[in-house]
Amino acid sequence: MSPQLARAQLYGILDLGYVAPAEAGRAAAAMIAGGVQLLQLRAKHHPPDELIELARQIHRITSVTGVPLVINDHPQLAREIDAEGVHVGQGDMSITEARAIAGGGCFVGRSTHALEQAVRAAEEGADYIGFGPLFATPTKPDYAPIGVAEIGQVHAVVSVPIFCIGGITLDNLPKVIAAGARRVVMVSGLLLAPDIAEYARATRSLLDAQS
Ligand code: TZP
Ligand code: MG
Repeated sequence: MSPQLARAQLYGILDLGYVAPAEAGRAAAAMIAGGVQLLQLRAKHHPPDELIELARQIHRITSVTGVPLVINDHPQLAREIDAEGVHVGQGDMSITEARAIAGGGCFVGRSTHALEQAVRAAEEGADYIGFGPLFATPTKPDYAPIGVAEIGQVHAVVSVPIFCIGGITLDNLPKVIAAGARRVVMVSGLLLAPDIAEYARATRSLLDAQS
């Protein structure tokens, strides 16, 4: 497993629903400065051919600090820019197919929204999973929140890295950690913070304190 993935506790998503492309480089740099250890580029409303230049720009920023860049939804784009990872959801292609398109060196993450999906994703070869949404979130408004009750169980049965996700903020992070989470993804919590780097730093110190 990629050592950066193995030790990552804070996964930040650069979601173009929150950040304009012209601001994305600055936001990525701030996330990394604050301690984000994996960065995903997520752009639900841009076709991949419109993303290539931005993805290259973000990859130059992440590469300098050794933070893996994960491309959401588009394994071909991940291959073209030589990204370290690709992320696919339940409704997307199989993990095997994503890996074949992205190239062997790319790790593959899968979104999961229930315990059974988490187990299946690990069996299917996912290198990590997202597990959530824990709480209601405007970033993924059509998904019912699953709460924190299954966090302990998923950690008991899945051995690939598990990133809890969905509505996580500094306010509810202690509850998420207390339920057994060791790694989290943050999107709006970070991107809407008045100081992204400071918010990431505070998040990391809560995560680091329990590791
Ligand atoms: N998958 C499950 S919840 C979610 C995704 C992409 C959105 C997380 O965003 P936020 O803003 O941290 O709730
Ligand atoms: Mg997807």
